[in-house]
Amino acid sequence: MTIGIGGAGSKIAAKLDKNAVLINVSEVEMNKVQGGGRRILARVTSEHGQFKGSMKSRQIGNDAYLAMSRELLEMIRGNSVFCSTGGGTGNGIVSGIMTDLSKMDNVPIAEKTFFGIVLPYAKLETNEFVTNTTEFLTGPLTEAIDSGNTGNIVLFSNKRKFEEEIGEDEYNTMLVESLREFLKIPEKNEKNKLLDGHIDQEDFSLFLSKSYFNHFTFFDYDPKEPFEKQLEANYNDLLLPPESPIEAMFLVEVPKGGDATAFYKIINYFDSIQVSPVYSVIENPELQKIRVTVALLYSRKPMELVDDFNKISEDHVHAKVQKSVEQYVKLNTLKVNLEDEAKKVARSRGDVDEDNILETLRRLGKL
Ligand SMILES: Nc1nc2c(ncn2[C@@H]2O[C@H](COP(=O)(O)OP(=O)(O)OP(=O)(O)O)[C@@H](O)[C@H]2O)c(=O)[nH]1
Ligand SMILES: [Mg+2]
Repeated sequence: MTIGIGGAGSKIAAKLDKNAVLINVSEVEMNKVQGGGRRILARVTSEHGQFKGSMKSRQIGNDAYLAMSRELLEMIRGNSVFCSTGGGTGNGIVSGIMTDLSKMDNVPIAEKTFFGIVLPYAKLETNEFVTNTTEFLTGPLTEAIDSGNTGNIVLFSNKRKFEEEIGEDEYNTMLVESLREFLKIPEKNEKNKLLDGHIDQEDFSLFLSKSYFNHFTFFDYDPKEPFEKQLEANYNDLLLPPESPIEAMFLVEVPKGGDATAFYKIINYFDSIQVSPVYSVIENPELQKIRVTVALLYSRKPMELVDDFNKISEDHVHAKVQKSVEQYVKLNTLKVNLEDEAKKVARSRGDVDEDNILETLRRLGKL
């Protein structure tokens, strides 16, 4: 099941799945969404919420969540949730979900939730959208990932929408088509002639159930050129750029009579970065060139996430994001035992005289 929360989340979920459940605090906004299935109007105590949405207030979104948390936590089990981080409804409700997920004991693989999250384009969108996003990324999202209780999280970006001036509906179609391409991997394995490896529905579900960011992309692959270069040149520009992967999956589609061993080069690339990917190679008679679909699972610390979100050099954007970080984010102080750390450093440098180093640090007032 697909669940869309708030304006962006509902529109995208309805495009992906005609039976999607759509949730909003604003009846007016909800009625504007085409397609989708069941609609749930979330209750808010403030009067104008029903007409105007949460008006970018995460608090109102969060209040709406509290009134329906039990039903929602049940509904999202083993399903997909879509929202944006800019407004108040999607952000507030999904913040509530993630905070509750973080507190749970281990969520079983089959019950993990996949999250598709749309980030604003900081350069051209309003301050509230940026602030809401920073709070979401550094707070509930980070906690939920740390708990290991979410499935994959895909971070969609509105950067291209604004830079290329693409209409909202068209852009949503692009996001959904791109995601569909990745989600088709198990079905393609089932329907086409298998040449090597194998990815069945269970392998795919297991991959989706891991608590990491997922960056997926696809491109025509030339086995004569280094894979790494081609991968980097073809990162999915509808998503936030990925970091070095911890796990990976790839599907190679080979034209009829094409070189089915080309995938070894891809395996070797992943081996060189200590990743053992899940993979499969199939024959696709409709293709002229070898095509690769790759998904990279990676992890980010809160501040790095904000930094990814802010990968635009303009000073005023930087100032905007920095300001919202300073205002709203309380960074935990690192609880490091300096004495233990000093000993570790001494040992790693091969300094036999640990005590001497500790003595010096004590004298300098560092311990
Ligand atoms: N790609 C895309 N982005 C959207 C769409 N609608 C809104 N956004 C973006 O999402 C953010 C605003 O969030 P919404 O989803 O409209 O807000 P909401 O969750 O309904 O919350 P409130 O309206 O504040 O109650 C901004 O960054 C918008 O650019 C959409 O249909 N597609
Ligand atoms: Mg809204």
